[in-house]
Amino acid sequence: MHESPESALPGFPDDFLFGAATAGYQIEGAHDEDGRGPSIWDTFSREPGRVAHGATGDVACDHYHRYREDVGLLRELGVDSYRFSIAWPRVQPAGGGPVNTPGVDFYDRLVDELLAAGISPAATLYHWDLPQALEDRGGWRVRETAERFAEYTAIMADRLGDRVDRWITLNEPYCSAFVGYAAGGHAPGAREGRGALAAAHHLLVGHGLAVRALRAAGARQVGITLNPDRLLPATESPADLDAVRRAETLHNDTWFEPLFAGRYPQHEAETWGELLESADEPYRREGDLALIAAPLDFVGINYYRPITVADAPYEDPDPASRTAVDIRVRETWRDDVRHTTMGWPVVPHTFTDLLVDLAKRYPTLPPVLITENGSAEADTVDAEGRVRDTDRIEYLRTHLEALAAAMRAGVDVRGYYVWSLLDNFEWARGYDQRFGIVRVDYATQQRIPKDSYHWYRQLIAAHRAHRQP
Ligand code: IFM
Repeated sequence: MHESPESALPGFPDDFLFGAATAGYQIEGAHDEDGRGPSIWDTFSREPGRVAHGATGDVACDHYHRYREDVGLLRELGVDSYRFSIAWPRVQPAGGGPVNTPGVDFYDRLVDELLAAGISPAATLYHWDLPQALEDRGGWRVRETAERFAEYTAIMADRLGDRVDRWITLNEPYCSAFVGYAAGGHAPGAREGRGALAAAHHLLVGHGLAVRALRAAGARQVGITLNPDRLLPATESPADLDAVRRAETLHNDTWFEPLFAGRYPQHEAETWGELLESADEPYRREGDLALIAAPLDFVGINYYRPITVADAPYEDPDPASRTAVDIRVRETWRDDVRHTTMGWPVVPHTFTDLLVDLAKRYPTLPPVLITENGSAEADTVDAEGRVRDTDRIEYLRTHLEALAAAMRAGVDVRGYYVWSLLDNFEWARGYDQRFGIVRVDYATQQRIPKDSYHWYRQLIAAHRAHRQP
């Protein structure tokens, strides 16, 4: 009945992990239950005009109450591992101080449910839902938030460290810093230059302190998830090539250089210009780089699409579209490829190119886990109640092939998590964008496994059959 993945099964090693991923605010709902405090996304989504159709994560997929059913879907799917995120405001409603036991208990139950289903838990500690109380004190602009983050990490490591196999400190700090504090498209919706650069640094310091706390607690495997972009020049003109270099600083080097080369980005002065030089109160301290660059057991990579960039001089006719860190770069549209409903171009070989390039540039890069990859599509339920999401299957198949190609080229990749198990709250795009391999009917909370779910299930089963002689 469903398309067989047999012919598409690329050669992954026997111990390769297949998984699925979600994040707390995007699926949990129960925004004010059991003592959970408000996060910056509760605040932001209530501000008019911030999120499509004024959507919020108040209910989302109601996973907080339906987690057993959702773990059941994971068990049926046959995944080795599940990546979820812990909502800091459930654990410490004000971002510091006493632990809210019912909030921690939820993750305790979730982890036990996963283990009972034979699924290895991978927990992300920060997937963008900062306690609002900490934002009120400066958020990631200030070092105190990094220190609080380490305390919260220690609480969770103490409580779940005996059962969680993989810890991810931060998810996509690029988005937290630059979409949250410079472009204003994510919570807290700030448009600041220096604030965003300070946030980027403090996120990395927070990561370093959290790694220290996890190691002290004897955590099993520790990593971070980044979303490096494959940046392509619109033309080969020197101006566009320079634009790529500036975009590399913003998207990639700001993160990879301190983490995996122990230095600040080579081109940061030309990229940030006055913003960097005008730093009146330095946020970088001696010892920070060593802290940030502490060895990791894996690096999580989220990858979706390439970005084609062109130079955008200051006299660009649309200054309103600029962010507060204006690096004079604009993204250009491609007519030669399909785009998902996010407007993202589908170019699978760029996934291979990105991974090969990263491995070459960073010889000390730890083993890679693909912690997210997937596509948002215009899914519909047909008369038979079936979601025939052939575009998503094609996206997943071609990206898994691209991943296998990177591995054949020598990149050490240990696992792959599809984004996402469920349709969910896609941040500023609200519920319009559907990334799930399971459809969620938000009116009834009914879960409908899509064709891609069945396809992935068969792929995993075929992999298992292949590895058991
Ligand atoms: O939904 C997000 C996720 O929270 C972080 N990575 C990208 C996904 C798709 O936009």
